[in-house]
Amino acid sequence: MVTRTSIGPASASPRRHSRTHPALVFGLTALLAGAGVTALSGTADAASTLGSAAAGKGRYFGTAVAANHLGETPYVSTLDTEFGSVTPENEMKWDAVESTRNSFTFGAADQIVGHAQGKGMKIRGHTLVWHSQLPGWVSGLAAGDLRTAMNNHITQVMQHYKGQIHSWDVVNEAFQDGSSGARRSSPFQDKLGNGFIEEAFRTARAADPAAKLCYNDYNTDGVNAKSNAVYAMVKDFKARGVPIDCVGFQSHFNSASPVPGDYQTNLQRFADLGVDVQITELDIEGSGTSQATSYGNVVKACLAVSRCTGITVWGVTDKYSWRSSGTPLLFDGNYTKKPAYDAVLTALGGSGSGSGGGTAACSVSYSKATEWSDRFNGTVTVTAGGSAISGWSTTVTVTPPQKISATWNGTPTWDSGGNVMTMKPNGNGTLAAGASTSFGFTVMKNGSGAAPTLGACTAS
Ligand code: 9MR
Repeated sequence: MVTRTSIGPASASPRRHSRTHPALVFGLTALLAGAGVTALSGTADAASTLGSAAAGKGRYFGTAVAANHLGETPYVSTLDTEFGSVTPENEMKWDAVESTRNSFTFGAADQIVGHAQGKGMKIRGHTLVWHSQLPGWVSGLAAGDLRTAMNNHITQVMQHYKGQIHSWDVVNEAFQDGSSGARRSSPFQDKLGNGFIEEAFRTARAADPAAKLCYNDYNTDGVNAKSNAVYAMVKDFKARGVPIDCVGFQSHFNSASPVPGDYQTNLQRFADLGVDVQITELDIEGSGTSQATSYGNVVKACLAVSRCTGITVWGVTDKYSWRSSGTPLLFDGNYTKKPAYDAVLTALGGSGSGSGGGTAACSVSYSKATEWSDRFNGTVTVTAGGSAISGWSTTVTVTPPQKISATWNGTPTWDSGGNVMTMKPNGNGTLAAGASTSFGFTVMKNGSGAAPTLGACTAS
């Protein structure tokens, strides 16, 4: 291990900064507040609910919500107490918002969005382009008209919710099951070809530049032919600059399709491509200890991947699940917490189920700041979990021949290859519970614009 005090293995000599620019601090704070990252709902103690425990780990914990249950008191109180993010289960789908061409009806979706905003919850958008729940008029269009309709649909829906959705499932389930790795037949695929996915993402970026744009699918949770095909697409998109920010792993599990042994490995390999990963529709059929163990394993896998930014379960209560007879959720039909709930809360470091809670924890997130032709600046935000911490450490890995040529607001050390930087605080690393700080660095591209990857945050 080569140790350097303030500067990395520089091959060039850009300017160095000794402290974070105040505007950067303000900007980050405003951004985090605006995105609702730290917003918690409910009145329970910190880290005694799913949402607050996940927030302590720098993640959101959400649920699918159906507008027609928002009048049911225990449904709403469970939602409001436990969850920090919502996904409309059906209300933002094409058939719900544009059943007639260019005539948009947002009533039910707006109801969910309004409720969530009133409670400080984040909102996932689901979904813009999908072969299912697609009105007949769309499938009847010829190619040119279909392209226009697809882009209009994306634009109108995203602009209606502009600035209010943290992540959108832009394209859903576009790949076939099985070993072919092929795209699924759909009106979009059949008439527009493979390029429809890329076009949808480009249109989405233009419509709401602040939203994270996700590709979302099922049976892609482990390493298999289908996830390999999605991986190849994401890699190609990143290489060609097609705007994609995240991949959603639906994670619908049962005894025939259990949590794969390589779940974490699979999440990590996608994260290593430079996208966030999100668990978007989690449910696990079963009961008792075995269901609880599986749920705990999913949460642990997400927490082990620093770019796994959040988990959404596909419903509040078993009684309204799309596969209710499999009792796949965290609350039973009477809104009683199941063993699976306890396992999730414990895995999140929560304090409601005998875990003790309050363990030192932190999380990290990366964003690119200014970019020049030869280099770019990166910012890493370090956020303490539900307890105060006295220090933190994380790694930043760049892709050779990239080099980190300057750092600020932290003390770096380097691996022998010079491309893995371990960053610790300058002096006092104390952070109050939930508080953030940031450090920065300059990456000399040397031909590669690849984003750096972060290791886990270690708190002390
Ligand atoms: O949970 C949704 C259910 O109420 C709908 O009837 C169904 C229609 O296809 O869609 C369900 O949600 C799906 C999601 O939108 C995409 N991934 C699979 C989910 C479960 O089928």
